[in-house]
Amino acid sequence: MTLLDELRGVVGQTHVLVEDDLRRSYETDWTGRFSGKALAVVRPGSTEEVAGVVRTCAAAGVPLVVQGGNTGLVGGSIPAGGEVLLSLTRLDGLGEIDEAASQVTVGAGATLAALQAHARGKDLDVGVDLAARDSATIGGLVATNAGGIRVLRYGSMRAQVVGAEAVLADGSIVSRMAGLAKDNTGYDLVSLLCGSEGTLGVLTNLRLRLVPRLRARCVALVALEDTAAAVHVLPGLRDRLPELAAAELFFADGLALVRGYAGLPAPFPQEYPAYLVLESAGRNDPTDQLVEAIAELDGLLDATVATDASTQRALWAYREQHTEAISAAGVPVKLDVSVPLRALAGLVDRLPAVIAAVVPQARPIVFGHVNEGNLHVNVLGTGELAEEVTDAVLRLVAELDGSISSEHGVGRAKVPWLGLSRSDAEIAAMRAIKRALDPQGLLNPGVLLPD
Ligand code: 2HG
Ligand code: ZN
Repeated sequence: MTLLDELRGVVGQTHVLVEDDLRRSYETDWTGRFSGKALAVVRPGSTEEVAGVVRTCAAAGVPLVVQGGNTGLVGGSIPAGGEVLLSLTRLDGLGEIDEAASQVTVGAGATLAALQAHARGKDLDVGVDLAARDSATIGGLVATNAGGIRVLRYGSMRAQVVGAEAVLADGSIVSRMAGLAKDNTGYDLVSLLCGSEGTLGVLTNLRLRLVPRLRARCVALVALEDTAAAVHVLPGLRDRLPELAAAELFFADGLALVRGYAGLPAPFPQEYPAYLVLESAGRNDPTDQLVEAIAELDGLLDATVATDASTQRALWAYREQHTEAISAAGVPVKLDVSVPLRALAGLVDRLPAVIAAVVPQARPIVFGHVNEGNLHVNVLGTGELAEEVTDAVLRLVAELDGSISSEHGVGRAKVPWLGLSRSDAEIAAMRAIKRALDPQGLLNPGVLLPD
């Protein structure tokens, strides 16, 4: 029996996709920058089927690439060539909400938007939110420890995870799904799997904490002089606004691109250099508090406040449409970095010259999650010099004590630069863990760790 026949025996004939046109949408990432051919796309419908697929591939010595909604931005779920691509989107079950614990069990392939709708039905919500919510899957968000726009309030994905079930490289299933608030029985395997980018196990089910649904919201768009001004106002905003849920930074060039792409009106009669989207959310209307806090901001150039849902969505669109607007303008080099807040303004100031020294006509568009010092450095027009631009930016970030990947992960895109953020001893420890759990190197080879 061939490997494909065996896989058909595990998941059923219709869930092994071998024809080019059926595989295609799985084989290229969202930005169009990464693509590779899979031996087949296999779509298991249960944890047992995932285990069967992993065992079958292990016996044949064929590696696997794990994929959720294919919204990743670092090529981590795209084959290098010849792997079996394990698509988890059929594992989309949404368990009953446990209201006593404010927790839910959810399949790895459920989308964030589906889980949000499910939780909101019980007046609860998911602590993580991001623009790719309609396609991004919970398994992918956990595997990459995704961040998003509410990290300021609720932390990244790891902070939402209270349990996980996963298939390891030998086909065994580990399951810690009780959602215990206290559990000190040794190594935290669940946390280890979180952010491991599919290299240590295949997440199949997750147990997540939920947060209260905060119906009363107020969104503001604030115009400022520059990044330094945005960083300067943060402590006051955090202090005055315990209900602050988001603080997102973008600049005049990004706003112009977004407006052109999405046909949006100007937010203010005149253009300003830098903008912050602020959101406060609570049980009671946070508008007065937010308006008062904004009125006292040092260096405030202009502000507009939205209290109804559609105007709030319109203000958020200026920020959330950045990714799509940039991709519509070309295939960008996407870098996702963080530096200590004290270094953020220096990074933003130095980026244009550092990039121009490599490609004078390149067009950087920068935006991000200011409270975490997390900047999305997107560079259009790098031509053949994508790697050189990446190298220059990531070296600058390392010089500023930053991280080369703040929330998107290392994937395939940043493997050569891992040593800028991790010491030799750390990389050796990570390799030892990888070898112990996946001695054949079957799971996501070429992702995260250098060969
Ligand atoms: C966001 O914050 C995402 O919107 C995507 O992390 C960032 O497109 C990007 O570079
Ligand atoms: Zn982001």
